Amino acid sequence: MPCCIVASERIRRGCDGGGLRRRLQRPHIMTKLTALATAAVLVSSASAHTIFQKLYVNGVDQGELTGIRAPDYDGPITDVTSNDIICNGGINPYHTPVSKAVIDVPAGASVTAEWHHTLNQAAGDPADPIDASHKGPVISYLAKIPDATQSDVTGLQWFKIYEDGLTPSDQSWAVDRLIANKGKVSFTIPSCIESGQYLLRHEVIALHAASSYPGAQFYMECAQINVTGGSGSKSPATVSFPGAYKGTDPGVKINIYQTLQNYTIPGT
Ligand SMILES: [Cu+2]
Repeated sequence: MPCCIVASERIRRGCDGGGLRRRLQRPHIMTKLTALATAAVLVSSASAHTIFQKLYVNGVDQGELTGIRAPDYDGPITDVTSNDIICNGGINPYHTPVSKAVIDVPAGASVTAEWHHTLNQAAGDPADPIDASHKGPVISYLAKIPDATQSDVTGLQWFKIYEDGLTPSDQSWAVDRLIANKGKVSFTIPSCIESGQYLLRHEVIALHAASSYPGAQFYMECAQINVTGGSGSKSPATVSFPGAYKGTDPGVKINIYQTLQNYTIPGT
């Protein structure tokens, strides 16, 4: 199994679907509509967004918002050229104070990211951890950084360590699996990278409105981690944010309301 996985390509932003959304406030209304109208209607779920807000290291809960830069508002980024696509926090200002914690993570450890619809998640929310309409991939990247708590996140070089997209055989998406796991996504921090401070950029891309660009919705938060015991034997190929995704990428501009033979996850 590869030490540092590499994968595919692209993206985009928001949940607001305009007039249709305003007319069709609830996803269940969709069941009454024709297949033809379904794609447009799924633009509804206007406020059913999500936030990555907790990290576990080898199963140990690091605490709510500990070491994670998370906004108060759960809305998406839709402009792949914006610096907001790096670690959020621009049009969706961070919850303050931003955590100064840096989470120690042994190289090779299993980490689990936990998503919820909102901060201070209320029980019984049918859109928690994310509305089921928000189908799409889940992706994780790392970038080496001098100080994981520094505010400047521009110019970093990111490499992909995890991705889950579409399972063609049953047309299930990473987001379906995230929901089944109550918002939790587990993946491995590679053993081959060098030790030191990193940002972990963990992302959901919701494709329910992605037939045109902008349309895909990018949800991401960055966790501040300190990798220990890394072998440093590999220097993975990297991408930049913004830059890694384009509005024309096949995984960003896509009509998911059809049987898909495959799906190209953005961000090679
Ligand atoms: Cu949403």
